[in-house]
Amino acid sequence: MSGREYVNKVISEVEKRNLGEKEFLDAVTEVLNSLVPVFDKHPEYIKEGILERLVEPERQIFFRVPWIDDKGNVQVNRGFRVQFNSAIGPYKGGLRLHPSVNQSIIKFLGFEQTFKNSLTGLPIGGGKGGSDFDPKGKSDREVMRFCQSFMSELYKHIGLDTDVPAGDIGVGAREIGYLYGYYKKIKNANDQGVLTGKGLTYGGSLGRTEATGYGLVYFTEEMLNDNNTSFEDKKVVISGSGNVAIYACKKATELGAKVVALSDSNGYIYDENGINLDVVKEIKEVRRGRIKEYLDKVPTAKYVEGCRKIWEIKCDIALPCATQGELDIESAKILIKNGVKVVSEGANMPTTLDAIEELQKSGVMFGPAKAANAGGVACSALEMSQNSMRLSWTFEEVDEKLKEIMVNIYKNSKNAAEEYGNPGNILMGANISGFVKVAEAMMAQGIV
Ligand code: NDP
Ligand code: 2IT
Repeated sequence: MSGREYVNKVISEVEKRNLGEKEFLDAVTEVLNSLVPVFDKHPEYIKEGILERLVEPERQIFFRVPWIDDKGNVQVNRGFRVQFNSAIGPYKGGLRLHPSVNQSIIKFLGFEQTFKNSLTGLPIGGGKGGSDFDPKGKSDREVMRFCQSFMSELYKHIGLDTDVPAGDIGVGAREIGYLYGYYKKIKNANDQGVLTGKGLTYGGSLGRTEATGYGLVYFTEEMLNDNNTSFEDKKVVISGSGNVAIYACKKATELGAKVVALSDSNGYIYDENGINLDVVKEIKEVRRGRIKEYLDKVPTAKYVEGCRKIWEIKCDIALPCATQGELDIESAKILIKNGVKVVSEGANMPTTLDAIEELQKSGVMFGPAKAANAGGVACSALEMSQNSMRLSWTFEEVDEKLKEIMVNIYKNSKNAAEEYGNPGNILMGANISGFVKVAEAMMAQGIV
C-alpha cells in the first residue's frame, strides 16, 4: 500500500468513527496528509498500524461537575480529560474552561499536543481536558467551588507519572491553585509535579507564565533570522489578550517590533504608537476586564467591535494568539494583500486549513502552532523536572533552556521538511519531526 493510500484509508475511517467532530477531523486531516512521504519511506509503520492506533485516544474520561453558585443554585457542567498518547511519556496538556468546550475540541487539542510535546524533545505524552464552565462573570468563590468539584473526579485519573494537566484558555494561576489545593487535600500527598503552571510559592517554575508567548517569539525570530530578517522595526498584530498574547507582545516589543493591536472576543484595539502593555496587564490580569477599557487610559487608541476584523490591519507579522479557527481564508487574503510576511501561531489551530494553503501559496512564512507555541508545555516539563529534584531554577536558567528548545524545534522542523522533499514547509516538517519520534516509541513498545 502506498503512503497516500494508507493515509486516505485512515482518514476515511476516522471520519466514520468521529462523525461531526469538525475540529478533530481538521486536525487529523492536516497532520496525516503531510505524513504521506513518511509511510512511503517506512512501510513498517503501516504494518504495525501506527496511524490507526495514533488517531484513537488511549482513554477518554467524561464526567459530571456539579457545583453551587453564589445564590445557592445547583449548576452542572461537563468535565473532560482525553489521555491521547503515552508513547514517549506521561500524558501532558492543559485544561480549558470555556463554554465552547466539547469532545471534538478536547480531542483535537489532545491529538495536536501529542506531536507538540514530542517536538519539545522532552519525555511527555499528549493529553488535554477541560469543561464547558464559563469563568467569565463568576466570583472567585464560584470558580473555587467549580475547581474543587472538577478535581474531585479528575484526581482519580491523573498523577505525577500518569497524567499532568496545566492551564489553557480560562485556566491560569488562580484555577491551578484551587485545583492543586484540592488535589493535595483529597490525596494527602504533596505531589507538586501533578500539575504545572503552579504559583511560585508552592512549586511553580519561574518563566512558565511567560513561556508560551516568549517561546512563540523565539521560534518566529529564528524563522525570520533564517530568512535574513528579524522582529526589529516590524509592525505586528496579535489577536487575543490573554496569557499567550500578552507575553508575545512583551517579547516582540523587546526585540524591536511595534505591536499595534490586541483583541478579545468582543473586538480589537489599535494603537499606532505601540501597545502599552502595563495598561493591558492591569485590565486583563488584575481586573479581568475587557480590552475596550484600554481606551480609558489611552484615549488616542481606537476600538473596533468584532474580533475577526483585526486581520484587516496592515502588518508585517501576524501572531494569532486567541483561539481555533480565528484566521479564515478571507482574513488570509486580506493579510496577503496588505503585504504580511509571516503568520506564526500562538493559539492552537487558529488558521483554517484553506487559509494555511493560501498563505503558503503566496510565499508567506508560516509557523505552525504545534511548533511555534510549544514553549508553554516545554516549560511545564521543566517545572516537572524541578519538582522532581525539589529545587528551583532561576528565571534566566529557564529562559535560556526555553530559547534553546524553540531554536531546536525550528531546526528539526526545517530539516525534516528538507529530508522529505518539501524544503521551507515548516508545517510539514513539524508534523513529520513530531510524528517520527512518537512512531518509533510506539514501534519499540509493541501493540499496546
Ligand atoms: P487566555 O484564557 O489567557 O486568553 C484567551 C484569549 O483569547 C482572550 O483574549 C479571549 O478573549 C480570547 N478568546 C478565547 N476564545 C475566543 C473565541 N472563541 N473567540 C475570540 N477570542 C477568544 O488563554 P491563553 O492565552 O492561555 O490561550 C490562547 C490560545 O493559546 C489557545 O488557543 C490555547 O490553546 C493556546 N495555548 C496556550 C498555552 C498556554 O500555556 N496558556 C500554550 C500553548 C497554546 P475573551 O476574554 O473575550 O474570551
Ligand atoms: O496547548 C498547550 O500546549 C498548553 N495549553 C500548555 C499545556 C501544558 O501542559 O503546559
